[in-house]
Amino acid sequence: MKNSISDLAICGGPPAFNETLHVGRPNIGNRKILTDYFNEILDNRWLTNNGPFVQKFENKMAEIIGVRHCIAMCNGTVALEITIRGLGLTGEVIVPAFTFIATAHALQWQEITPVFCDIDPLTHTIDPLKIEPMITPKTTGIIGVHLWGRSCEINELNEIAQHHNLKIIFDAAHAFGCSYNGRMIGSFGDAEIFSFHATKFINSFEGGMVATNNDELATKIRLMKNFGFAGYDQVEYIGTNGKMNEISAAMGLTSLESMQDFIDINYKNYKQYRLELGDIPGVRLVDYHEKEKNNYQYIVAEIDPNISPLTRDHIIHILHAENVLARRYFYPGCHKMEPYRSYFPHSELLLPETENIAKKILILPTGTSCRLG
Ligand code: T4K
Repeated sequence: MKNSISDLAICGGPPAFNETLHVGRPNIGNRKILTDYFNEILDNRWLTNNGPFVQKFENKMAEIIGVRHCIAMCNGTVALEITIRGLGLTGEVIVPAFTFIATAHALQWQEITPVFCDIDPLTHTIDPLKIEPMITPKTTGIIGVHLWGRSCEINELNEIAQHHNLKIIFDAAHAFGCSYNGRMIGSFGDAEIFSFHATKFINSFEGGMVATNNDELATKIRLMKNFGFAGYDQVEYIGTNGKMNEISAAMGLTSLESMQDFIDINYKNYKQYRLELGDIPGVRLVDYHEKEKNNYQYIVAEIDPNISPLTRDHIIHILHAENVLARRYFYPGCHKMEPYRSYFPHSELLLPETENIAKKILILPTGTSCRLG
């Protein structure tokens, strides 16, 4: 039985790691393949604007997910913004307060109000039971976030959306390679968005993607991410520059080729963390659902202040001193960050679980640069 927090710091053995361990260290696939791809891109002299690597990346993604359309973008935030605009959302959209700030900003950036909803304390995803009281005549949509790669209660959310005639988007930034009831994340709701930022399970340096089975929406989003151009000299919509470049697509493809290796390493790390941390009083490691496909990219621990002799923040301090750069994602919650803190100064009254969880969460390093056990 482990009973001291230093056990946390030396998980996997005493500093067998001479180097700093970071949360978010990128997974990097086969360098030879990657540099061959880079040379091919240079030889092609086709660097961006729907080049062959982007097309290949999109096709491969659509095949893995089992969805009709995958549209690659320069990052996940722009993918969210364009999807929100493409679906015509306005007024108010219900989102969890416990997420990366980009989920809320993608709405507010286009003057749509994010209405912060509380989360389920076990799954950390939006609580379907709390949504209906937040719906007003101005509500046009719901954004669920598959936080840490664990899916939202998709069926319940779809039912609410249908019942109230709302659009539904899933922010799947953490959830590439994961499933819900055996079906791959990426084909649910009106659309789902992924991030391929460096810190994500599959990365393209920077990158994002919209996945959807809606043909009309896909066409619109494709135009919108290219300034609205439908052909030379012909603009159909207001658009922006959301395109992915060829180098990013090559990195994305290389990452995909090593995807199973990444999962295997992450899974091994997750098992080791469970073994090492399982008995420490006041520490709960958030489980992955073993019946689903998971990417195991986030090792999420909850530190219970009523049991643990040290607070979450003390533990972070100790881990940092041991060169383990744990993070307290997504503290203190979107509602406590600007501009939302000023817009809704009392929102915490409606968000007790978010408040509670945001104070407890500790994210530990994993990935291919952190091999435990
Ligand atoms: N929705 C959700 C739920 C998201 O989590 C995100 C992004 C988005 C939407 C938006 O997707 P993108 O537009 O980003 O594609 C990082 C990432 O920048 C962000 O992509 C990610 N979520 C978020 C959870 O994490 P920070 O502010 O934590 O980044 P930073 O610079 O502190 O780096 C995080 C850790 O990764 C550090 O320990 C250092 C390490 N790192 C980072 C980079 C970039 C490396 O070791 N190497 C690297 O190259 O936001």
